[in-house]
Amino acid sequence: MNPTRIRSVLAVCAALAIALLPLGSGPTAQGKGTIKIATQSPLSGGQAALGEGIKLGTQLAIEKFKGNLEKTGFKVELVPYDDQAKPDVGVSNAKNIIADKAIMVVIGHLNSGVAIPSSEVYKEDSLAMISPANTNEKVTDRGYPNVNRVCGRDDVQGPVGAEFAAGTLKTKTAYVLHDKTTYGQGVAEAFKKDLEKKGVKVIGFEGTEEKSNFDPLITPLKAKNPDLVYFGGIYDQGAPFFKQAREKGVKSKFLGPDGMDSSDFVKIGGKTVVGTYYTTAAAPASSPQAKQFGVEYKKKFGKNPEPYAAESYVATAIAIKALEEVTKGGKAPMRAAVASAIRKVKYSGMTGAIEFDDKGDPKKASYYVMQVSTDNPEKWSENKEAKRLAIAAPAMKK
Ligand code: ABU
Repeated sequence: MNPTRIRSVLAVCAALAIALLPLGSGPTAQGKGTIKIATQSPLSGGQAALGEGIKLGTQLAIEKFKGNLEKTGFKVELVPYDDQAKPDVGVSNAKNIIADKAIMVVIGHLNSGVAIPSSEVYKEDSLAMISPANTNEKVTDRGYPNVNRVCGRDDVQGPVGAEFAAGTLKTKTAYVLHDKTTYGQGVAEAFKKDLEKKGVKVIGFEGTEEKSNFDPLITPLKAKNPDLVYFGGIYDQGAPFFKQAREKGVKSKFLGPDGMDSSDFVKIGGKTVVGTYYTTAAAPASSPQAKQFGVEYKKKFGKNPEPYAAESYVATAIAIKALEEVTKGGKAPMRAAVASAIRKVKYSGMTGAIEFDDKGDPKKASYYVMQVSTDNPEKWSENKEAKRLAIAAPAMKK
């Protein structure tokens, strides 16, 4: 080959090599660079207690498990985003997240109504999301290869609550409220449907976006004197509702889903909400590993982990295992490869064994029925466990 021909072949090869490099400032094989792990959760507003736990649980796991990636030459960095529990903010953050080519996985969200539209954006570039806390079934029922969760689902959580209400509490009449969100309304409907199947009379079913004055809801509810009141939503709305209901003389038992599972529930509701039952898909801090996590978390951040902080730690550990797999030999990670490796991880740790099914649900998830035992927020992890169940994820809906 003559020198001119050799030079043009080399020029074509160089152009091809540049074209095949990942875009932007993402990790590269030569420079290794930085692998970023993003969180999306509410870091401001009324649900920030749970949202901050997602960020801090992720931070702790990155610090604990980044060693092997760093030995390979990559830096690992946390980039927290505040979705404010608002779908439009989550989507706008998601657009910035996919534009940052160094971000290889998102740990989040707290709110299913934010996770669902945000993950439509992640999907555009095969960016993996592992949710520690989203329980609405649509999160995984879309069958996206990049979307996973490490917790249970509301089409199981609702019936777990219904079984407890009908079987253990011997409820004959129930009044069901919800916050009109994808999550709150979804779990309330799943609860109501199963409750009615069990022969319990649902004498009220209503949605509300009210956050402070619940008088107009409480007056008709009190007149009906139900055995049980259920609130499908999050603690920042559920706790003031239950508090006002008790103060106005409602005698019914109170039950809610995992949105009530936060120490802020008693910070807001005080003594009036002691005795409230709630179902949750967040592992209570009773196992030795969870207790150890609590000790490490408190040492680092000066506070107890909120529910779903442990699940965020587990989700991050799974992400890092997948990142180790795809960067073997110092290879630069690509988003689609990371997403596919995450789906194959078999994890065993603090919240039990996790293996994803074909739609990104854990093949088996744990559900708990808890009862608030004290008005001391510091002692939220000491709430009484009334029931624990391990239940297989429902199959993909056709
Ligand atoms: N599962 C608790 C957080 C609420 C949600 O999934 O939207």
